[in-house]
Amino acid sequence: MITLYDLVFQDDRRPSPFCWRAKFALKHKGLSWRDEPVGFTEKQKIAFAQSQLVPVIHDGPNVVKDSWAIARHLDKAYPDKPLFKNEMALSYAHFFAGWVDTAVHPALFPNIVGDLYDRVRPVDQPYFKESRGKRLGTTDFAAFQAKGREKGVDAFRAVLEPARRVLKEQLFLCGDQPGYPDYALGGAFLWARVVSPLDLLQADDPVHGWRERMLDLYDGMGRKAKAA
Ligand SMILES: N[C@@H](CCC(=O)N[C@@H](CS)C(=O)NCC(=O)O)C(=O)O
Repeated sequence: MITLYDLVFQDDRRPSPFCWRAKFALKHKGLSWRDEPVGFTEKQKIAFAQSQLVPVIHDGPNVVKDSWAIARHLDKAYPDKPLFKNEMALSYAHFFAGWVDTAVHPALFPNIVGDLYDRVRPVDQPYFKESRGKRLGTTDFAAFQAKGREKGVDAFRAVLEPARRVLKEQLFLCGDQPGYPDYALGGAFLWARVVSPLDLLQADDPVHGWRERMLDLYDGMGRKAKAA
């Protein structure tokens, strides 16, 4: 049985966008797993993987850290229902995941950082305050978020334009069926949904309809997750 180490917030919330990628990848392949929650200050649980970050999976003799490495591992270990059917699919997914990491997440973060902080487990809040405070240059996350939202929601929507153009024409970023690029962007939206009530998308945005489809996937895995 695969064990997935997944970041946990208050009330068993699971916000990590990278862990969501791993969960979607496991579902895509029809694999089941055992879930092990890890708080920010429980890194000893993943020390065996020499990692400070989740997701990590333990799969028989294999220990794999990093969401992209996990996706590659799953395709090698379980060739059925491939995540990457050929080199071109692999390259599109790799590029797409990198775009989400470097453009979508940074555009989203200032809009939700206050809500994130409010939902971190109290025991982990000092760690979050210190680590994210250093990154942002302030520990007043509520004020940073309020300022961020002045232009942040429009900026976030603008960043989504390449995905929007694709989703105007097809159901998923990968065509009629979802694939890894859908999971990468879907993870970003779940990150936001689990911690923040902020309305990120307009109802007539093609990305909005796609997000609804993503929430319904795999027996409503995303929709059923505890949201803000
Ligand atoms: N490149 C890594 C990034 C993983 C990552 O940043 N995980 C975050 C949660 S979303 C984490 O574990 N943070 C722990 C911390 O900041 O201490 C991946 O794709 O898995």
